[in-house]
Amino acid sequence: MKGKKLFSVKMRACKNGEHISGAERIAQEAQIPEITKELSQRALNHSKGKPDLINIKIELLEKEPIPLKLLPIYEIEDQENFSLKELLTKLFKKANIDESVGFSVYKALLSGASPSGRVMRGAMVVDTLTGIRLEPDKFRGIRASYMDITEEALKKLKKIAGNRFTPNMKDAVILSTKVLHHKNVIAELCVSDDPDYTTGYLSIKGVGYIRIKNIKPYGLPKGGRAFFIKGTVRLKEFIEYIESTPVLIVDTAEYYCLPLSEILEV
Ligand code: PML
Repeated sequence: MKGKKLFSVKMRACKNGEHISGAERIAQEAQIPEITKELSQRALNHSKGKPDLINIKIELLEKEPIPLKLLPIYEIEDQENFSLKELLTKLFKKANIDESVGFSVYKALLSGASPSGRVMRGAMVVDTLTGIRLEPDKFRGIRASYMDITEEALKKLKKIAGNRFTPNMKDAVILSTKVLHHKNVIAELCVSDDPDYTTGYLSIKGVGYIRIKNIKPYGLPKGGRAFFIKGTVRLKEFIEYIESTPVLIVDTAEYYCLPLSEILEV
């Protein structure tokens, strides 16, 4: 897509003022009609219900997207041998996140991380050493945006993931690749807020995107994301990168299905 004019196409669907779903793409002009159709169908067929407002925004990108390779994806082959607590304890340790910080973030995501107890539209930003939240607006959080994957890379991702591929996973691994590319982000924890989507993940810098099955009880309409930060972060620059800098995934890595012990050795 280099050299061609690119557009961001974003969809956001709400009901009674509550966020139901959102998705976005980076596209050439000729692809816009097809993409708006696809995104509106997605908005109308969401497990969280029928929206009363669908907002589709199309804008010309001012900057060329940063080309990135997708994070390697890991599935824990022997997850049934561990309780969720054991699993998260081991994974937080691997990520150099103190257990007490990791679990308090996990609990906040499960109960609605906004001070109102609602699901946040954006992510929590957590100082990994202190556990202090850094996002200026604790109700909204920081919302990762302006990212997509090329058709060739998506084809490759579908091939390596096989029947484990889901559209939620695709969007999530793209987002996580963008977020972990920032020098101050060491990890990202995600629990879907879709009531019927119980697979979440912890992405760890230098390892990859680790899928975690049954990270929440089925039917729970809560969840969200947390970005774990190390070092002195310039918040303005960080927010500008996460919310406004376009990123395009141009290649994928591998999809590994391994025992936990092997993932922890990566
Ligand atoms: C979401 O639905 O917003 C998050 C999706 C997480 C995907 C986890 C996976 O299947 O790998």
